[in-house]
Amino acid sequence: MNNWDELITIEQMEEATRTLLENGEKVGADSWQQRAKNQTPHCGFGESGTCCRICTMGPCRITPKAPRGICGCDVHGIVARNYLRFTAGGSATHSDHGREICHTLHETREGGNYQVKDPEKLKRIAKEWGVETEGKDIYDLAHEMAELALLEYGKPFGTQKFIKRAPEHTQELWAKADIEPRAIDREVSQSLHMTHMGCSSLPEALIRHSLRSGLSDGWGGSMMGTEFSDVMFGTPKPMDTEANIGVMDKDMVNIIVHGHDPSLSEMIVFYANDPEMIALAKEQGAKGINIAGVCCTANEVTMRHGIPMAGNFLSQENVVLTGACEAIVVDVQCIFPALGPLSKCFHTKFITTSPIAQIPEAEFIRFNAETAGENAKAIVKMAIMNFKNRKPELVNIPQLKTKARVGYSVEAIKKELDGVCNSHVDEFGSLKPLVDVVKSGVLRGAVAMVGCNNPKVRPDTAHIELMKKLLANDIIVVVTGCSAQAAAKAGLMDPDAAKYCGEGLKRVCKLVGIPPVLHMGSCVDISRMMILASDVAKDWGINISQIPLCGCAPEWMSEKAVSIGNYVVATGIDTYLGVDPYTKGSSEVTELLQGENGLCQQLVEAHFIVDTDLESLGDKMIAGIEAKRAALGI
Ligand code: MSK
Repeated sequence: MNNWDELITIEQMEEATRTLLENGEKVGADSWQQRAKNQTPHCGFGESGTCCRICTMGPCRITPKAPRGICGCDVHGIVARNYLRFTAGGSATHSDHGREICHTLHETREGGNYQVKDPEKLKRIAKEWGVETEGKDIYDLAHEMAELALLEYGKPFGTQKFIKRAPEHTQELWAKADIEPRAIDREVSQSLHMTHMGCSSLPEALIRHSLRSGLSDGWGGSMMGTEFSDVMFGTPKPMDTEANIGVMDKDMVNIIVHGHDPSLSEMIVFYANDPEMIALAKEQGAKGINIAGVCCTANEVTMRHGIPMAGNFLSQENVVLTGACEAIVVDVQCIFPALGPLSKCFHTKFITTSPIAQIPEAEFIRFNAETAGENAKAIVKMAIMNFKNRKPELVNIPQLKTKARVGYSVEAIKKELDGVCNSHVDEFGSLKPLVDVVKSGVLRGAVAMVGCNNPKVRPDTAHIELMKKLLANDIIVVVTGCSAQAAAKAGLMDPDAAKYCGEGLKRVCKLVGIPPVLHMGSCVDISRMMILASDVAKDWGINISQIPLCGCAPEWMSEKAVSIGNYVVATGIDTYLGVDPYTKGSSEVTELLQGENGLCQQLVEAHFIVDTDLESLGDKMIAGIEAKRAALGI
């Protein structure tokens, strides 16, 4: 039996949260725990997807007595329309993040706020897109590529450029199913058009477009977000950091960065290291400046700078409840409006920076690429000057902290493997050693674990318990988003955690010098996982759907996660969900998405599996991986 006891347990984390909530009670703070109770039980129509409020004849709610809406739409059409709208919300959000990154790339200048840190990667993508690089100034090339990238959002003809990265078989499936993603904005707009009153109510058509809209995110907007972030901020490489709430430091000015877009956090990190700012912090009585992250902004800065991760989605209030947070600086997505009133209970400055995420009771400092340096400096200064306003009697930083090794971009994974096996396929190495250990059975397969926390699931339990189960069964886990932080908080990203794994995985980790859970980045970086799966399929000579691999989002909550689910399934990877996507009200839609011979399976050779029972979800994933192995005869 593996002894996981040396890891930080859920109970320890819950005890830390309990003491933080006590801190909050002293100052009359609200909490998500209380609000979740207030909101329970949830509306059954909403949960099953059977409420339609697309026009004002309703809202129409489907019951046995009222089986159709006023327009005559049946429950299957209503559930499928809601599902497509859910997907479109996620696709738009991820892709708009990608668009902001493309605009930032357009602002890069020699010696400017934003620069090209990985020119080789830029040139590689340029070649892939058929752009001449020879003799071109790197910034001219960056601007040309930024313009081309921005056209991917609205070009009138053609499909997303990056889909050519997928194996030929996958591209053929997409073409045959007529789901090749065209311009990103077109797929999102068409989703809204199809679901408008009086348009599509045929579930098959709506689910098919969900796959297409998801693909425009995963192989379009998100992939551009990841790739051009790497170009500007550097392609991640393995580095050591720390995680959990104990990364906050009572003697330092603590600045928490939260959200998704690295354009802001990169600048905050830069100015927090400015000697002038550090001197100012010391003048104010602090020992220095400590930056820590929450949610995907944390993932972005930890992957490139080793900035510690204070927590994930449902820990965002905890950082303020420590009473030691001088500023929580946010950009876009996954930010609780609760941070406004909560920060007022303490001395914390809650600073919003994007016109896209404007929140009551925050201080708004509009951040943009041209003034990024001044904006970031002003924010860091504001946090420093707030240090003296701390109330020492309210400072409570639970001493929970783990070691974590992060920074596993696809390039880094190939290099690490190459360091042991020296089997070059491209300039970084190859995935062949990985394929070989899976073929031989030393590793049984891999799971891409992603997604959020959700109060419907005991926070982090599903992520951590499922990971432990998979690791014990010699299944390697790659992670992004809040799943990554759950793993890091528990200690599963410490290379020493290999000792808890099954014998095969333990050997691989020791040999390659990696932790058993590999941090691949933020939510948009699930695109890295798509590239990894594609490259494994190519190096192995099989289809993606044949690889002993699956996706899993056990605690997901956001529209973005639905979009992700659609593109992961559409890429040929079975995806296991621990929270129902509001589709259980329609047997037809459930079959289209989840059927072993349903629409998704027929079109893209993969489907969803939804199970809210943790044990059974884990068992099904392992059985799924073993079934893929058996089908390959390995
Ligand atoms: S931050 S989308 S709570 S993973 Fe990307 Fe976490 Fe989910 Fe937001």
